[in-house]
Amino acid sequence: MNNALTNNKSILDWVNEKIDLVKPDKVVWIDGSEEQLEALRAEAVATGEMIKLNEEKLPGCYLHRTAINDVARVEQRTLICTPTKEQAGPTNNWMEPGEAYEMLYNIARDSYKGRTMYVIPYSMGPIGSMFSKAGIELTDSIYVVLNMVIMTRVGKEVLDVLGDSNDWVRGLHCKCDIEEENRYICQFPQDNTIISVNSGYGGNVLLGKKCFALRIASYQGKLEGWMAEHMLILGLENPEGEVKYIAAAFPSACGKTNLAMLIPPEIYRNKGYKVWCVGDDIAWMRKGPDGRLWAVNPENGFFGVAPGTNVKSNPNALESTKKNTIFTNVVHNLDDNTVWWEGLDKNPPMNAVNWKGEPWDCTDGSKGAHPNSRFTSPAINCPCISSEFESAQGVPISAIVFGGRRAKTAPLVYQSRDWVNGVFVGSIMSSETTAAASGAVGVLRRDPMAMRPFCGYHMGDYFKHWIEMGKELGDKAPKIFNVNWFRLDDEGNFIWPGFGDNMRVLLWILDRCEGKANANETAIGYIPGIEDIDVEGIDISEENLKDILSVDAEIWREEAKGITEFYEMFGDHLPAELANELEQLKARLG
Ligand code: GTP
Ligand code: SPV
Ligand code: MN
Repeated sequence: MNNALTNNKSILDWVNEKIDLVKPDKVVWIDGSEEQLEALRAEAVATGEMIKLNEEKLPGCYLHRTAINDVARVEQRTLICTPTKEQAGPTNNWMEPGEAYEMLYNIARDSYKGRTMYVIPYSMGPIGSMFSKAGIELTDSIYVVLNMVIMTRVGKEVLDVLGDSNDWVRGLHCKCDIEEENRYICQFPQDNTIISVNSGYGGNVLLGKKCFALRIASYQGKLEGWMAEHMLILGLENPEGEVKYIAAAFPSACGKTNLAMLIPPEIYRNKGYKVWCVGDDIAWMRKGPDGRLWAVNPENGFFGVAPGTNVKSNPNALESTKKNTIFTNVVHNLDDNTVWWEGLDKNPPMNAVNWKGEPWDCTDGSKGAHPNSRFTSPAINCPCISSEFESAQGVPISAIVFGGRRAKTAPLVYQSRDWVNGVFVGSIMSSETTAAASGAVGVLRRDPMAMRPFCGYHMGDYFKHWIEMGKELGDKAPKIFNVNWFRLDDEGNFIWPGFGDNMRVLLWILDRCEGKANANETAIGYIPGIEDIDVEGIDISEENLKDILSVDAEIWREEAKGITEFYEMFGDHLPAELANELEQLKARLG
């Protein structure tokens, strides 16, 4: 192959094999140079794939609209292709690898005819760091190339560091004709391989993200003794300048980006508290030389939910989108060639195009931006990006926080009794579904550790891996908590103000890690008393606060029945420790 950027035989053989399959007119290796990227941007603008936005107001920014049938991850069409169905487990869709390859190759065959193949060498994590892993994504979409350049570290340097190693993840993406009924997102964990066909959207096609950094990496982590998690990582700095790090797993569109970049309430800012963002979606964590759990963010950018992002809810995210950002499926404001989404401000544009590409009348009651519209922004744009963002060893984690979107049942915050009880708390997470995946929104479902759509192997074995990591870490293990920002009152309003005020809960969490804060023991764990959460300056009644800091035994007895049913699906893969935790919970509830 001429113009290849490497002599690595395993890469050249694989790329050649895929060229024979999909038959591109042209092959372009992405070297990561600004010159090459600028030419691709110009080409995408010329073909209409992207719209160049107002260079003065949004320098380096572009708008892209996906196909109307292709706006979110497709969990029903996401397959874990392990040799046996049992290895994929009961929470994954499965196909036998031989059958899956045949099906996918039949769909992909000749699909690049008349198109260009882009070969993207990328690194998850800083290039060359011990924690980092390399991948090659083949794609026929410039939009994918430009997003991968923001979300990962792309370029020739990745190949130079890889040398002739065979340790890299293979990714083939084919847009084909964006047919819903032929859309498949397939992971082959035993082969380090990902194949994605008939989509052009986010998590389905930016293969470094959910497909590699979670589905493939979770399996690698199981084999190699580390963890790949759907978690944000933040550092909370106190007035003395000490920074403590928290990793938090919330399901898709349940507040990771918002928490990761939170701005402390004024009274805390005045005292000198600060929050630093290390990552907003994925954490790779392993035991460090000091015996603690250390986390890195393998990504290089944010693929954030646009709707609801505004100067009040998340000023840092908004600021991150002001330059070199790709917007997907938001409103195009034709008056000044900028973008808009629901919840940005109270002034929707009058002369505008909606996410479907149609003229949009903001008074007709329809949404202008898709609820799962997104921005792709470089992490370095974020005003509160952590000084440790590029750190090769990552940051030491003091607390792990699980959380879901629950209108009732789960209190604002509680602490698990110990690591194994914390794994139990993570395993019973449930949350209302959101627009991040196709299908109904607002349906309550179990989503253990926010990993249900992202675990590359049997979820019962994944629980076992968590328990084993706890044994490894011993008394240096982070403390485990659960939060819920989404409790509703009888009128359907959020009781807890959320966003920046979530800092008040994080402070209790970190104080608990140091044995400094009070808590009351309940059937489910340790809950702060109303005097233990500082509510100075926020509008919440004592009665409401009491309500969200209490455990209703009747509701939790029902919950325990649901957990029993959920656990049954894991059969003998369910660790005995967790079955025991459930029994103890039932006993405590009476
Ligand atoms: P993914 O990128 O899909 O993994 O999502 P994420 O977990 O990063 O979600 P994100 O932070 O983008 O939050 C998505 C939605 O949750 C938005 O509609 C926010 O307005 C809402 N949200 C975030 N934090 C809070 C909070 O503290 N309270 C309330 N009520 N809503 C919140
Ligand atoms: C999520 O759905 O959890 C996301 C967006 O972070 S996507 O990359 O589409 O998976
Ligand atoms: Mn996510």
